[in-house]
Amino acid sequence: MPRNKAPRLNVCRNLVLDHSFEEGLRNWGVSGDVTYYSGQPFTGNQSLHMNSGAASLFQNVSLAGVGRRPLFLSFNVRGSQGAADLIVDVIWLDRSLRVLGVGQHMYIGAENFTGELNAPLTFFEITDLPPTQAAYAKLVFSKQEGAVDSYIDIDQVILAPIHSINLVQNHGFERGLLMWNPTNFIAGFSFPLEGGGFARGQGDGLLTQDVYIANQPPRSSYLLSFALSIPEAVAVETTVRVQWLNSDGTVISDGLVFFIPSASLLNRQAYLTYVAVTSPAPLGAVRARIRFENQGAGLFEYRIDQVLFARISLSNLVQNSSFENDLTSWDSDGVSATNMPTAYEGSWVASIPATGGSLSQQVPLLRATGRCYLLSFALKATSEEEEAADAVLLARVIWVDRFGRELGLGLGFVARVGVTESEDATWSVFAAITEPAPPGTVAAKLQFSMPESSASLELDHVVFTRL
Ligand SMILES: [Ca+2]
Ligand SMILES: [Ca+2]
Repeated sequence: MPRNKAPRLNVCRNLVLDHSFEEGLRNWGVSGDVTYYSGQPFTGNQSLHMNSGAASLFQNVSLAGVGRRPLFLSFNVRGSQGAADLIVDVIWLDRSLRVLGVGQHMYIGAENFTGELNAPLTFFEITDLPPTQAAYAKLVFSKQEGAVDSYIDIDQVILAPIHSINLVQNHGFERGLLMWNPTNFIAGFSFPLEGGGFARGQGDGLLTQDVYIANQPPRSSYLLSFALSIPEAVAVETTVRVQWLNSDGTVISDGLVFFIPSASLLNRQAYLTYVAVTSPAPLGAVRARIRFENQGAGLFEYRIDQVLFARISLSNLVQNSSFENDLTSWDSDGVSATNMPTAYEGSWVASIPATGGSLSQQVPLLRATGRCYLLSFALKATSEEEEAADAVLLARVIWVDRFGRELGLGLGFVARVGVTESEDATWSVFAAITEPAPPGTVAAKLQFSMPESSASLELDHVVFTRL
């Protein structure tokens, strides 16, 4: 007689082994000019360091328990000037490691590596659906030979199941502006984040696409990601909006309003990436309109690339996630909310002074057992001291039971940010996936702490959701 079993949940964790290169490459295949150690890790104490010669790095990631779900892909890249092109592939393999097909193919041109030491790039992408017989996803990073002494560092690699493929059409502008509705935007090919094309704005502009969602379960939430760059020293305000449309094409309501203030992207050559989450779509929503509105003084160049919109399980669970309402909903020690035109999102950030401090929020979770969560946030470090050491933020997710007792650690990592003088400082974007929550979990405590250092830290836009 078969016994009644609890329903088996699909695997949800980060499928990449040693995703932060702390274990000495035991789980990675490498060839060419690779050093395992790096002096400037993004998370933890190590990153993978590709020297100037050609090199590749790969891992066959097991898809056991994943089923036919696409994968959310993220990684961080820090390249020196003169570093070479990077190609990132996800290849589906069967049980005998035979190639079944291509799940994702990213070309990251060398011009993205602007040499700004404080501007590491965090990439986000989504694969297609794995074929039925897929047993492994082969993740490959391959680098061409670069200039003498150039390098590319890779760290914090994520491959984790997500509910849908990317629903945006022509999401990387590889077919110019086809499928998009541009006002003052043209197709650009001179400095894309990924691939060969991007959307190039010339002064104040508007770029929209209506994404079909009527075939998705009603009341779903969606993850929105995009990359922006303003290569000139011009203050430009951006509002990114997701609007829900009914079958007549009438706007029902806003699902997301993401405001990037005027000086946020100033003094940064490289693209900056964003991850945000909509509220649940209202009943009757047939399409989601993604809208990029930008506004500045005079004529300026403006770049958009790599737009993702995919269904996920929940909206953002963090209250006052962008510190626009002071430190409401947060427990803090030594931390203050600061108004600044260089915020990552909105007008306010949480500031941790060089003397250190802590910030935490307990987030209630429903039916959490066996589920994994995505944590992401943006950090910036500034110091008036010359040659200040990296600033360090300890990020933790702790599971909590119904008595308010801590059950254990769901996620813990060290986020490192390069320190520069305040006018050169820019944002770094961190993302990580928790372990599955243990039985009895009713809440997660998000906890950030910074030990005393020579730099102060700014934290903004904390996302905690389920992919
Ligand atoms: Ca592109
Ligand atoms: Ca904010």
